[in-house]
Amino acid sequence: MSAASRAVVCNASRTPRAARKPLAQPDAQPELHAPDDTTIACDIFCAVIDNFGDIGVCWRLARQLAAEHGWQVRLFVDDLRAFHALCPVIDTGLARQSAQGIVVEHWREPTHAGDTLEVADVVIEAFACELPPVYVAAMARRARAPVWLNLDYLSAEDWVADFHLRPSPHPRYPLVKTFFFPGLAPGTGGVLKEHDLDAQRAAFDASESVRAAWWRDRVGAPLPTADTTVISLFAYENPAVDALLEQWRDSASPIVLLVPEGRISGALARFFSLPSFAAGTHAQRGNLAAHALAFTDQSGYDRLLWASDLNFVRGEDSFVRAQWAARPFVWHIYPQADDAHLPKLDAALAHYARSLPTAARDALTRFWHAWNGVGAPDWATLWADFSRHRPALTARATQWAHELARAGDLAGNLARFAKTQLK
Ligand code: TRH
Repeated sequence: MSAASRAVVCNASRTPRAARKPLAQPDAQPELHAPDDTTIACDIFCAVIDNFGDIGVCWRLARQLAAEHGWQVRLFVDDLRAFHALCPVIDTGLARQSAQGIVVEHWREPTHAGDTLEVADVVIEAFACELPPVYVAAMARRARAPVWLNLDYLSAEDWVADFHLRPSPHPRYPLVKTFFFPGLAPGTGGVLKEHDLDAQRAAFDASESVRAAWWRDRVGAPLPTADTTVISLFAYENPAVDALLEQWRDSASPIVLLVPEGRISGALARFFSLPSFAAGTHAQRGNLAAHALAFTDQSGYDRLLWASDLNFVRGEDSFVRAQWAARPFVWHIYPQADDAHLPKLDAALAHYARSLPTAARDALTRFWHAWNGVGAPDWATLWADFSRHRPALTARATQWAHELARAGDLAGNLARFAKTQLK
């Protein structure tokens, strides 16, 4: 290969975003840059279907690729309001802005590809969102085709390892899209985990003054006594919640419930006979004290998980964070048509619960099933069984966090794969 053509390849595959020339006209040729310039540019496209999981995962991935791998990341998001909820510095009125070193583009319509058309070295379409056709055409014109990844939804099912990193050639262009599957087992893409997450959690756990300050500032309450069970509740609407709240009200020891404002808040308001359960609301019935919390940024949500003894989580990203929090948790899986989510729930249980003693595994399985609407549950028995096995569940949560780490951090796995393709 001649020096000149090497330079073209280098430019096409690894150039700093700031230095890359916009491909303003469809046929414009990429400009040459110094061949030793190896910063990887990455575009992530995120269409928000609903809730916060799509942007939650993309934002976390974007920050990790930038902070831990030095990539220059641009994030296209079609719903800045959802983004603003978990990253309050996002200005919902701006077409383009920068946050924590990431360029954020408001993806205004499916055909929009930024005010200037630039193609990155690595292009990630999140959750099968469709890339703008003009962008795909520009990818095909690039001197060196970008690494094109479809980041799929997380599933713990066995087939995931077989399909992870399967290539799919484009029917018309000389482009290949690779399917990147998150998963809970080695051989999959793993799940996102920041390199300093464990250290941050350990520091939070170790410092009573830090935790007391968190309770004061976030909850408006003192650090709970040792005999209190602290529960965080992040869930979709759930008809089971009333029966569970009754168990907690009647509990022999104190229960403190922390509820981020959201889809379950209406049920809390009804239970406490309040007009609403908006952030800042405090309520007590029997041995249950409940506090409504404002939706916070993602690191604030991690601290909520760490401050709790038991976490109710939902969707995808909070499900992962609960596992890294190394506390027992209950998963409200994202419901799908025809109960397609139930095999996914059981696949996760098969990993998470596999080494629990039989009675504890059964108690956990019954509880997760009931919380996801399976069967006609007797909540008094379910909660009593779950509580009895909490020591085993707590030990397993710590052990599982180590096992999960064997799958590797998703951002690291993705960056490594992309680099092998860019060589
Ligand atoms: O919000 P979710 O239910 O998201 C989803 C969506 O339905 C999505 O379409 C689907 O793809 C996915 O589930 C499977 O749950 P999830 O995934 O846990 O996302 C919530 C995000 O919000 C997560 O990143 C944590 C964050 N969060 C905060 O940042 N602050 C908070 O106070 C809370 C409660 C959550």
